[in-house]
Amino acid sequence: MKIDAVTIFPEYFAPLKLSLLGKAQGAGLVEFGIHDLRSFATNVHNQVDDTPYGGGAGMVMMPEVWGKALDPLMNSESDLIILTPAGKRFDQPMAQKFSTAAHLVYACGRYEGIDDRVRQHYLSKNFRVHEVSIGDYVLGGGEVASLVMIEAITRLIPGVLGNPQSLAEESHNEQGYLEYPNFTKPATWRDIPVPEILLSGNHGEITKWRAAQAIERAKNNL
Ligand code: 6GU
Repeated sequence: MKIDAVTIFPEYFAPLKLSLLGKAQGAGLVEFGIHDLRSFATNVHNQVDDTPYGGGAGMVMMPEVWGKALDPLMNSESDLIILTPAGKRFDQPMAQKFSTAAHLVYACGRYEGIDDRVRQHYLSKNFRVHEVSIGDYVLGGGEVASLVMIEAITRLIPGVLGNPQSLAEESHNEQGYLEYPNFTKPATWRDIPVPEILLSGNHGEITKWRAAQAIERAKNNL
C-alpha cells in the first residue's frame, strides 16, 4: 500500500518509522510519502489559509494550494481522505475497507478546515473522496487523526502483524475489537490473583469465560 499525507507539519509523521509501521516499511509492505503543503504555496508569504467568505472566526485553507499539492498524487488507484471533525466516524469496519486499498492520500486540514471546493473538485473528477473524523471531539488538525487511521489500517495488511493469530482472534470476536482482560506472570501480583480458570488448562471453559468477560466489558462501555 502507498500512503501519502499532505500537511503543514511534516514532523508530526516522524513516528511512522517506529515499531510495526517502521518494520512494515522496511519489508516493503507500505510506503509513505509525507508532503509539506507550504511548499505548494503560491504567494511570497507562503500563505496557505485566508479569512472565510461570509465572515466568522478562524481561517480556511486555500483551495489553490491544496490543488497543487494533491494533483500530482491522485490517480485512479487513489482514495482521498479529508480529515475533518465533521466527517464520517472512523471505526474498525472502515479500517477493514481501507486496508485493501492500493493508495491512500490523507489531506490534513488545520484551522477551520479546507475550502470545500477541494472536496467538490476531486469528487467531480470521479476520484474516491472520503471525509473522515476519528471521534466526537475537536483536534487542532488532521495530523494525529491520520496517524490513528494509518496505524489501525496498516496493521490489517497481511504480513504487517508479527502474529497473524492476533487478527484472527480479533475478528473471531462478535464486535471484532472488544476483548477480554489479559494476564501474565506472576500468578499473584500485589495480592491480586489471576482468575483461577486461566490456570486450569481447560480450554473450552477458558474460551467461554473470556467470551463472557468480553460481553461484560462491552456492557460497561455503553
Ligand atoms: Cl479528522 N480532525 C480534527 N481537526 N478534529 C477531529 C478529527 C479530525 N476527528 C475528530 N476530531
